[in-house]
Amino acid sequence: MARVKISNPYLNSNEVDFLSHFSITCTEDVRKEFENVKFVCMSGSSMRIKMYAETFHNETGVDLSENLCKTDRYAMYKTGPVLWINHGMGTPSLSIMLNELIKLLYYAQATDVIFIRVAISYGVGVEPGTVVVSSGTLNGLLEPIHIQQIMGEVIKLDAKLDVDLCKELYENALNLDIPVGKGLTLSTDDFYEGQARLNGAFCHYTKEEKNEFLQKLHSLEVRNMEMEGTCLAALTRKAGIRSAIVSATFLDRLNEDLERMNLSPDCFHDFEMRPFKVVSALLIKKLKL
Ligand code: R2B
Repeated sequence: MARVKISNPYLNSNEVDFLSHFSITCTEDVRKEFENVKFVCMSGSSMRIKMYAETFHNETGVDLSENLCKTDRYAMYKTGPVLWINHGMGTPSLSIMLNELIKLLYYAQATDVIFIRVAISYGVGVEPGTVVVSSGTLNGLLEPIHIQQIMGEVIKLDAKLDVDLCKELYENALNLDIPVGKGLTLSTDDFYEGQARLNGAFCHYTKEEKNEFLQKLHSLEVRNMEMEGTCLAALTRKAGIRSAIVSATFLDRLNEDLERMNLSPDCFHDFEMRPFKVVSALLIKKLKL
């Protein structure tokens, strides 16, 4: 059985740790509450993660907790061995959430935990609505690396996802009535220029350069882009946690001149439920629900 790993000698001297962005004090009760966690499903938005947790509860009959985060930074729900938590947009927000969640699961002595980002993203050469199971992640420099800036230095961490988990998610998804693809996920620190959009407040390149860049991404086997993948992959690897990313793609950046989404609310909802369906099918199978 694999325990969640942390690597910080200074934590040992803390009597009782306090997870300030969750407002959770890590007393013995934390073990009772979180020791059985086997899956953590995460998404950017607090509304979406609540909807996923409620849908899982309605479909499986497993009890749904109240919101376990006592601050307005994040929202966290529990359905038996599955935690549902949002992480906000981008690496800084995700990284704060992951640091506290990894400590929480470490104190709880949870074992064999799997983290899955149930995500929204933008496609590269896939039909809008396709669910992309990430085979790996690239940062904005097109390297499979998560970059941290620590005390004036650049620290590079391997940002590989769990290959077997990705394969299992992809093969399971093929049995569902949902368009599915796999490929690399570009993870940027900026939504507009970072993802070569033409509709930000600033634009450092021409439309032709944007098109060339998107074609380059496609030839590198990038199939979608978002803003959290490398950080998730790198920090979970450090903690000995297997992780994967399953994303809805809202438009195909190769085919759209418009950089903004133009989906009806029903279509948006259908698309954002698709990665949830892929992930919940795997959870139901693995947990024998
Ligand atoms: C996808 O959507 C958000 C930006 O709109 C960001 O969190 C991401 O990765």
